[in-house]
Amino acid sequence: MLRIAFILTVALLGCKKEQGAKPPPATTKTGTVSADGVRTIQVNASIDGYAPERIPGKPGEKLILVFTRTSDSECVAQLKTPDGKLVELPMNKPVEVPVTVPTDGEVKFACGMDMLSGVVVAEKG
Ligand SMILES: [Cu+2]
Repeated sequence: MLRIAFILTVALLGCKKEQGAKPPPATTKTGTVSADGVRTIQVNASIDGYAPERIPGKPGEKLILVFTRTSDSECVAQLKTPDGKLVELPMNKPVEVPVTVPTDGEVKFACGMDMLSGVVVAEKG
């Protein structure tokens, strides 16, 4: 019984969160940079899409995108990475996806069905 109450509470909080204000757009400074220069960025995957959905980086920069699925939805249960791999995103379990920022333009990531998507964009200067 307690367990059910807990799940309901989490579900309600999840709803509230989704209705909240959108976070500010990501920049080339978003996330944390480790000693080896790899930048780690948290990405929330929900039925509302990916947040942030546009991730700027320096050309050739190495990133680790940490996807966490927060919607109990088939839609975002799989992630298509920029190199075309299909990755399972278990509910509320962070999954690391290494991505190199392209030298020019952008690379795309998407849900398994290609309905929701986001981009990693090369930004010079
Ligand atoms: Cu989908």
